[in-house]
Amino acid sequence: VRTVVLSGGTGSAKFLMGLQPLCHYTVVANVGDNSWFHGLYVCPDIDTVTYALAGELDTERGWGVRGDTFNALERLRELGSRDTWFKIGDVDMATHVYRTALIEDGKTLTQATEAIARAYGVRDWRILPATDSHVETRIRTAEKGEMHLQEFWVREAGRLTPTTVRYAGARAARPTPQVERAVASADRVILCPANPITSIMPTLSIPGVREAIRRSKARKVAVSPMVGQGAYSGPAAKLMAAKGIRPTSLGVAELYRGLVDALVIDESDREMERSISKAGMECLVTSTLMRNRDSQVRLARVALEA
Ligand code: FO1
Repeated sequence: VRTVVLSGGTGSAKFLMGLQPLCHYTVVANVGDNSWFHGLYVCPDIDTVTYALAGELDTERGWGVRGDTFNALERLRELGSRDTWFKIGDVDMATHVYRTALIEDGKTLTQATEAIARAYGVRDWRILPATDSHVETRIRTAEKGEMHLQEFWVREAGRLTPTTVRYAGARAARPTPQVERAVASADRVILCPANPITSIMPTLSIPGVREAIRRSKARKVAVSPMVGQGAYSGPAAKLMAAKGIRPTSLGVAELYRGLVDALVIDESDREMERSISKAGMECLVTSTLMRNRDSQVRLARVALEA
């Protein structure tokens, strides 16, 4: 079974770690949170997935390398940098230095990602950026105007009121040939339990991706990240509301309507089962909590067998 998984960062990493003992797979990683810091190209979701599959992710925080230190960042702050609100660790920084150098050398983001994954010993799981173009998720806020997702989420601690979300650069971007081939030959496409607005929609808004998934003969299954009126973590509910989508699993179903065959939802949202079925997809009810390795594997198995 050839499995392709659309991912974001933190929440997706837990799910991907659960899927790891079950099968080899290709990850199509979100690029919408990519940004430049200190002259370096930083790809948080790609790196979170890479560190997770390499067993080096700081699973407490959900990002960065376990045991990392922040000496370079502290020195950057002393030098006068204003960008030290984004906590890049010393080991993590090496990834960004190497990736930026590869890209400046003419390599694509796909090639740079592959080189870093290989160096981290990730061989049986392929990590593909959704596109080699720069796409960025931009949030308009009532208080401070438009900003990059990282500024909204990290610098402003997600406290501002989002009014709209857009994916700058998406319209001109194209999925890579590697992504097109992986989706076309997949038997199963899984959408991770990730923030639909910041993790999945940046990928789906690249012209050709939705169509490629729809055309693929694969069985398509999404796992909802929502529980009740919110998500386990992150700004999903606020941003879904800003997009005019109800911040529940039913809202996720409406967003993925026509794209997936089945949606896995949490058992506490059982009452949404019928409305979700009416949205034109099968609805599977289970515990979607990923508290430890066992529950991660269990949820991954549900998605793999749905
Ligand atoms: N998230 C934070 O909440 N604070 C940080 O300082 C931070 C730094 C950071 C550095 C590298 C990296 O790969 C991820 C980092 N994240 C940080 C996570 C990131 O902001 C988001 O959670 C993802 O982009 C959303 O998927």
